[in-house]
Amino acid sequence: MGLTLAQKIIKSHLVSGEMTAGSEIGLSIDQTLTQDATGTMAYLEFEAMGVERVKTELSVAYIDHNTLQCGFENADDHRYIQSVADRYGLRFSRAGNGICHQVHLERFGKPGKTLIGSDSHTPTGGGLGMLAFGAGGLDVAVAMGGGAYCITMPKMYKVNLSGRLGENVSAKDVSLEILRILSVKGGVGAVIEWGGDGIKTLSVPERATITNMGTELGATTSIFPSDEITRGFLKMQGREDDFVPLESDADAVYDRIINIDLSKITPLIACPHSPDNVTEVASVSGTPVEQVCIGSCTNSSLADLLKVAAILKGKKISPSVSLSVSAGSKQVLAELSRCGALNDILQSGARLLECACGPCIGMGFSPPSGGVSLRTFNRNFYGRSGTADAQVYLVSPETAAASAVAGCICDPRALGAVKPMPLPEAFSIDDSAIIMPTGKSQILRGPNVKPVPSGKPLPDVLCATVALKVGDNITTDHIMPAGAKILPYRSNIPYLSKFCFSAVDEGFAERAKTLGSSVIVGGINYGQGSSREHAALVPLYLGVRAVIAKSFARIHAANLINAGILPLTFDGEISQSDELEIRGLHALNSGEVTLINKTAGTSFAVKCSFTERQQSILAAGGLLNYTRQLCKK
Ligand code: MIC
Ligand code: SF4
Repeated sequence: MGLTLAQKIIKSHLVSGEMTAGSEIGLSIDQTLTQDATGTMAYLEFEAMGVERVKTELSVAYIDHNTLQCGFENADDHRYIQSVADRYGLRFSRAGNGICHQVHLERFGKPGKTLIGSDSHTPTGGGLGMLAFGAGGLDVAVAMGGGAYCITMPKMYKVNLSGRLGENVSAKDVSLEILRILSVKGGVGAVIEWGGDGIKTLSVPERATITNMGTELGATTSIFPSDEITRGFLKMQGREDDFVPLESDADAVYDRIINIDLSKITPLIACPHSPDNVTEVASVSGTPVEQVCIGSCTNSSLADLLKVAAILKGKKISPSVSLSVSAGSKQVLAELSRCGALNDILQSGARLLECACGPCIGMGFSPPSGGVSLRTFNRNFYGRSGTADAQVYLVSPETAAASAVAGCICDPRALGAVKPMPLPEAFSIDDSAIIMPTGKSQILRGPNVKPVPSGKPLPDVLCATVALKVGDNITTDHIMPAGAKILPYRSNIPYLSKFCFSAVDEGFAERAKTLGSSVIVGGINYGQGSSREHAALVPLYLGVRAVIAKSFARIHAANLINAGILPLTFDGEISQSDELEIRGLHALNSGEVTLINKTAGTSFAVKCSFTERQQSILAAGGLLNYTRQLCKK
C-alpha cells in the first residue's frame, strides 16, 4: 500500500511508535520556531532543562507579537530572548523583520523537513511541503534539546482541488470554504493533504494561506506537495538548492476525500464570532464597516498586498473606514516600496502598521465600540480584537480592500478585472535583521520574569470543587486572553492569573485561588485556537488539577498534560460548585476513573486515554518534573 505525503515524512522522522492512526508516535524535529509571546516561557523551560546548545538543524526565535512597548516588559522579554538565542545557538529575527510564519516560509522552510513552533499557525510551512506542527512551548523546548515530538498518529484526509479560482476570488476563500464544509472541529486528529490538478494554479504563498488556516479546522497539520511551483518560490528566494520534489504515492489510502472545484468558489466571509460561521459575501453585502485590517500570517504576502494596492490605486477609502495594512515581512514591505505599490496603498488613506501580528492579537488597532471590523486574519473569536462588543468578520484581501473603499461589505467580483503589478523575478534578499548566534551572551532577565509554576504529582484520589463550568468551543482566548494590556505579562504567571477566564467569568481567578484545588468542566472542543501553554500554566498556578470536558483540542490537551493537569472526557452531568472526588488516578492505564459527585450524590466513569508516556508525565506532575526525573536516572 502506498503512502500519503505526510506518512512519508513521518516515516523518515519516526523515532518511536507505530504508524497506526490513534497510537502515539515520536518524531525527530529538524527545525523549531518560537515567537515572543510564547517564546519567553519556552526559553525559561529550555534553560531549566540544562542543555548546552540547541540540537536541531535550525532554530529561530522571532519577535513579532509583543511589539508595542508601553513599558519595560516587552522590551525586557525581547532582550531576554535575544540573549538566549545568542547563548544557545538560535537565529534571532528582530522586531520589525516580520511575522514568524511569513519570514520562516521565505527564508528557512524546506520541503520534507519537520518543524514545530510555539504558535498554532506553524502549519503555514505545509505550503512548502514541510510537516509543520503548532505545539506548546515546553514541547518546543524539548525538541530544541534534541527530544522527540510526540503526537497521536493522525488520520489522513485529502482535499482534491480542480479548476481555477474566478476573478477576485482567492486562496482565503478556499480556506473559508473548507471551514464551511468541516467546521472548527472537523479536522481534529487528521492531517489534511491538498492535491488534485487545481493546486497547480496556486502559488506557495496561496498554499500557505490555506495550510495556515487548517489550524482553524483543528487539524494536526496541513500540507501541499512540493512541485515545480515550490521550486519556483524557493528560486525567487535564492534557495533553489533547498528544493526536493515530494508527493504522495498514487495508491495512498485516505480516511476521507473531499473534492472542491475552485471555479465554483465565491467570495466568502466568516461572521462573528467563529471562523466557521461562513457565508457568501454577497449575502451580507451592504453592511456598513468601520474598520478594515489587512495583514497577519494568513494574508500578508507580496502577491496579496499587490492585489490590495491594485484595488486601492487611484481611489480613497471611505471616510467612515479606518484601514490598516501590515506587510508580513520586511521583504514584502521592501518590494512593495521598490515597485511603488506602497504609494498606491498610502495614497488611498490606509494606515501603515509595522510588519508584525498587530491587530490580529489585539496589539493595538482595536475597533470602536460595537464596530464592524473586516479582517484578512484567521480568527474572529469573541473579544480577541480588544473590543468586547466588536463584530469581527474574516475575509480575503480582495474583499477587504473593496469594502474599505465602499464603506460597506462589498463583493470584490463587482470590481471586474484587477491588474496587480507583476511579482519580481527574484526577491532582493536582505537577512540583516536575522542575527546569527555567537555563543557569548550572558542571559539578561528583567524583573517581569517570574518562576514557571510547577505541577504536583498526581494523588490516587483527587478531591476538588468545580470552579467553573463552560460550554462548547471554548478557545484559549477565553481561557487566557491576549491583547496589548495582558500580553506583556506572558513571563509573569502570577500577574497573568488575574485575567484567567476574565471574559467568561470575572470571579473565576479569585474563586479558584480560594478553593486551592479545583476542576473546570467544559464542553466539546475545549481549548481550540492558540498554542499558548499559558492557558494551562495559569490554571495550574490557580490550583486547577483537572479539566473534564466532552472533547479537547489537540495542542491544548497536550499542554494540560505537560502542565500536570488531567484532561478527562465525560458524558454526565456536573454543575458549577459541585464537590467531586476522582478515584483511581494511580491506575490511569485502565482507561477510566471513577468520578463521585458528592454534591449531586451520583457516581460515574470518566474516560481517560493516556499513553504510557503521558501517564508518567501526569504521575510526575508535568513534563518538566518528568524530564528532571529522567535526567536523574
Ligand atoms: C494567536 O494567533 O492566537 C497567537 C497569539 O499567535 C497564538 C500564540 C500565543 O498565544 O502567543 C497561537 O496561535 O498559538
Ligand atoms: Fe500573529 Fe495573528 Fe498569525 Fe497568531 S494568527 S501568529 S497573532 S498574525
